[in-house]
Amino acid sequence: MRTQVCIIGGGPSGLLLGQLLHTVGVDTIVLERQSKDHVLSRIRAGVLERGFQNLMIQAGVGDRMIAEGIIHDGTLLSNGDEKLRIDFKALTGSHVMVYGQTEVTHDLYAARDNIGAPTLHQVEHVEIDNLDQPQATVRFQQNGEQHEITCDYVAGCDGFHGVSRTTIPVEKRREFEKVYPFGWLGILSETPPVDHELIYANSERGFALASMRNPNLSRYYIQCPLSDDVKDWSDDAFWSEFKSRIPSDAAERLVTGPSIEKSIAPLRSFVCEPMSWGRLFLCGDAAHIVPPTGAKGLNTAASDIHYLFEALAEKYSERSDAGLNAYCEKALARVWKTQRFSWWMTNLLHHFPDQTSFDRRVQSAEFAFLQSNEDAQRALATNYVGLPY
Ligand code: FAS
Ligand code: PHB
Repeated sequence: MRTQVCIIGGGPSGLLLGQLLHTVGVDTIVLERQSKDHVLSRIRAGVLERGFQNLMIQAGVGDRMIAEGIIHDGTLLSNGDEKLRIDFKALTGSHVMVYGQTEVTHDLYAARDNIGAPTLHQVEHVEIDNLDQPQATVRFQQNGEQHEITCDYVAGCDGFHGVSRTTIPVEKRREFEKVYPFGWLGILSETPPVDHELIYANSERGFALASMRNPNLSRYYIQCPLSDDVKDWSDDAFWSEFKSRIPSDAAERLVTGPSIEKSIAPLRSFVCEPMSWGRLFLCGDAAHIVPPTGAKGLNTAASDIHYLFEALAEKYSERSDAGLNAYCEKALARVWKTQRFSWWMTNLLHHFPDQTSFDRRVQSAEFAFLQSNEDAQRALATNYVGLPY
């Protein structure tokens, strides 16, 4: 088989890149390890930066997002019953949109099916080769049969556990990692969200987040020990703990109900440098991971996709390698800024097992400074709504 760009991974990164490349006549093949149903059943990110929204519109996939997405002009931070609303609109003139990654992926799959572009599911044993040759090679198996694709470029969009990153020789890779000593226990419930905006809550008992998917679908999280097993958490136990961490007025009006999904996700910060190797370009979780506290995972994948799409469009239209040569530096500059913000939000809002009473006082002082300083609020809002690409 032959294509211009072979995309490894049929998650949001790979599908969005494929759709953008289609708009400029560049053909792609997407290789996905899982079944389409498996990919579409995942429940992950919930908040889209303006940049992500604009890319979906540029890719011609924005209609349902615009119709059903919920605009949020701010968010609430709380420290016990102390509350602070960060007014994105007043501080930055911008906003975020609540529209789940599950819906984004549905829309991208529908668009790709609509253009009839090939997406091969349940592929195995993907191997990437000849990255230093005029044509790269991607070998894989599907239904027990061996296949080979020759292509101009390979986009490694296969997430943290994919094969793309480790195709870069280990002696050439620099990996930076921070593993957090807790996880997030998340539930989805068919109940009205407790507030019209998100609530990021720190409390004596630890972090909680009140998010949502639509007016009758709530997405809630609490920080939990890494040793916890989701089977040990009954719905009642979750609701009781969640209520104890959010502000008391919110706890009083909270509508509880049965969980339709419940899982524990570990938290880590991770960056791989470089993000390219010959004809291979890493995007999204294949290259970096953030703790979800700042809602930056999916949104940082978007800026990678923007830089790589622009570079490939320039290559195919003007025969210039300038964008491709600059990809690593450009992508990593923004990746590290979103890493910093995600790390900072996580430190501001979580309890760390080794935290001293001094650390807790500094955390409270950080919150008090935010409450008293509009410039500090503007810095938080500017990062949350999305740094420029
Ligand atoms: P993805 O991991 O989504 O997609 C990679 C795709 O590659 C997958 O479909 C995988 O099956 C496929 N693949 C892997 N290996 C392959 C191989 N060898 N061959 C072919 N295909 C292969 N971000 C937020 O902003 N907010 C959140 O609340 C949030 N919650 C999250 C919860 C969980 C449990 C996880 C794991 C992540 C969460 N994230 C969150 C981050 C998440 O949204 C990612 O940033 C986003 O999925 C990145 O998209 P991709 O880069 O496409 O990677
Ligand atoms: C979510 O809705 O899943 C969500 C929202 C904001 C975050 C993390 C997760 O920071």
